[in-house]
Amino acid sequence: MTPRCAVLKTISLDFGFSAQDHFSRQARKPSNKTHQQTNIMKIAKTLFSSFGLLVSTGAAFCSILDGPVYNPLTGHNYYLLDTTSWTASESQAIALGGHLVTVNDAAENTFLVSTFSNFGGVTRALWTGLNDAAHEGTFVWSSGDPSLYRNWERGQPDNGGGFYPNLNYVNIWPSPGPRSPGQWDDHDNSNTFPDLPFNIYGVVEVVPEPTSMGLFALGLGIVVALRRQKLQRNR
Ligand SMILES: [Ca+2]
Ligand SMILES: [Ca+2]
Repeated sequence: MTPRCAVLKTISLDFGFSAQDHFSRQARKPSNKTHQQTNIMKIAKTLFSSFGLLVSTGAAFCSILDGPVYNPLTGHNYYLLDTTSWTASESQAIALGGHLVTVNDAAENTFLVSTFSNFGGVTRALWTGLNDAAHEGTFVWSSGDPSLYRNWERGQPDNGGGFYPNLNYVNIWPSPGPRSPGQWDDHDNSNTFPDLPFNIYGVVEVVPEPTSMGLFALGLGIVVALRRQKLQRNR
């Protein structure tokens, strides 16, 4: 188990305080600041605050069993969440900077089943982002991806078939069975089954955002430049 959320929270707090200290020190010396430096610091402070806020949001909700797992076929990172409802899992996925997984093709489906459906020797059905909560019968991905790839089990989706209330959230059956390994079923918002001895676990897919890291690097560069200017003034 990787307590990544706790690690991220620590980084956020340390980073937030160090950035705050820096700007507080600068604020105590208004006579040394030019308008340009003030503007640069405002930009840097906004960048740091945004970064810290994002990380803190992720730290508040995450319960991760595995990840990030990098899939070279998609270039994306994946997390296995602890078992909970679809809506709670999707909230955690958003906090991590992604969504419940969008299964774009058979190769990604195989990756998910082989990587997570028996993680730790525990049989696990897997939440995907596919749902028809907004419009019955119209399945969409929570990520907004328009992918039309589907891998329904025979007879699914059946929306409960009249035996259960509306079933709006799609899970992947684990491999090995007892249901059709790797195929999909619609389920209600709960993480359990009335007749099967395993639970459903969310899988998060996160698309790396190089532009965010670029902004972060820019922020670091600004702080380094400010400190160099300060050292030169003090010589
Ligand atoms: Ca995908
Ligand atoms: Ca439905």
